[in-house]
Amino acid sequence: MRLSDQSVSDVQAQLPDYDRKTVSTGIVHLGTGAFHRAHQAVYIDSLLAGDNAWGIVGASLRTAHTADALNAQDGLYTLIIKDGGEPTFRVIGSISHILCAAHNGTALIEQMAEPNVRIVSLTVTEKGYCHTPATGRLNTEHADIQYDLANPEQPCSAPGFLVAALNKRRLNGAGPFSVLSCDNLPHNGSITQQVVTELARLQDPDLADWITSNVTFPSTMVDRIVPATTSAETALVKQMTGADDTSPVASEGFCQWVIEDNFCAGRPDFEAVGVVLTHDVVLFETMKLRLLNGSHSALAYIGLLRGHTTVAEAMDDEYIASFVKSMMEEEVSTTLVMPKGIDLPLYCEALLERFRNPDLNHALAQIAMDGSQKLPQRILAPIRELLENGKPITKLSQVVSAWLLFIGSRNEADYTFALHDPLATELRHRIEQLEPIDTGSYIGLLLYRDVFGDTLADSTTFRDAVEKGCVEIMQ
Ligand code: CS2
Repeated sequence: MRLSDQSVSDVQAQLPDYDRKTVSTGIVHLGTGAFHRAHQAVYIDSLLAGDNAWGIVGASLRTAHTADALNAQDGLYTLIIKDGGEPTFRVIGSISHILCAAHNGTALIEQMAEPNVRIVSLTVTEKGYCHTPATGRLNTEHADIQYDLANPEQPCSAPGFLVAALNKRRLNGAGPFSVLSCDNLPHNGSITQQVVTELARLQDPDLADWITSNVTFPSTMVDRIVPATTSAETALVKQMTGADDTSPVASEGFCQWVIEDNFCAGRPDFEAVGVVLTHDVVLFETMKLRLLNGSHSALAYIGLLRGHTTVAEAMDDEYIASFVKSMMEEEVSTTLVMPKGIDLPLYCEALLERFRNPDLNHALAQIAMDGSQKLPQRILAPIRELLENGKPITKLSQVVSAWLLFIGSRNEADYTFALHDPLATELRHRIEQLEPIDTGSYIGLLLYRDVFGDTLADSTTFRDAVEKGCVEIMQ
């Protein structure tokens, strides 16, 4: 029995408690990967029982894989919650269908330009914004941006689709939509606004001015650990719910969403389903990016170098667990102003507990991807602040050491670890030009200013700390 509208009432799981046929589309979401489906789509699923105007049409920007799989199930899929005890199963119904932008970009732009669409949200990962990590500005040399400038009505990047759809709405008089970035970037709303208006300005200055005056880009903090789904989880769904679902998602129970209350075209009653609306979202973002995601990157690079595969396994390694704890307590914490109501030691303790979740199977290699796009906000920004204040940077710098060793380490035949990073070619090219230091790391990479920025590239204190970190890891 394949999961679908027709079969859903027979499925042994918590089911949508609203009539899907009455739901209209209020949101278009770019990037319907596992994270979106275990996070935002779940909040919206809870919300639809009270207000059916906020259904989601999803879009995959690159491949048709998710679109094909979910459309064959009328957009339905199962969420498995794994939190220590017996897993629970819930069918999520908030996504009506998924468009594949690579196959039919025009349909996506038309959908985004529908007047009833009031929010366009995004989870396209850090690299999807086509910005330069060290500056937050649009990378106009980026191949996708070059393509979009040559083909503004048939774009391929997320900023390109946003600009094309906003242009259509301006010309049709449909008014603006709010652009809601849900990726792990600091000031994610401002970065999105920056890349969208920069791209629009290169195409048509009047459009850029219209966007500036009409469109809002609320920043958000999103949090839920959602590893890639395994085949064992897909089999478990069939066994426990009775339905064949080719696209379930599995996550921890914890879920948090904090949004800056700045919507230009209305919004649902997010508070009713547990979302926090605030004007201080930056405090939440910084706290989460540096404590959770920064620790994740530490676990990933140090863990992989020490032969571990998953986050829980790395946390079982005494050296790593105590490293992460002291990195949080001694260095990261001193850079933070905590949001009201959140207790720093309790937050850190809860994070360590979440990392230890034995059921999650969170691959370190998944977190290790795209380091050049992740380290600037997770690790380099706090290092810069600590340096300015003359405070210790030992632990955070050691994460940079681990990253350098991760990307540069070779066995006889080839590099030890596969490198998935939009800057992989450039990183490896630079490595080929450099001599490794004694520990085998290519410390000269610290001069890569698009990643490290000028302050760190020019800091001998930072360089020394990274060198010492390499020695410490290689011991
Ligand atoms: C992780 C995040 O893959 C990664 O880089 O750090 O996906 C992390 O699991 C989420 O941000 C948790 O909210």
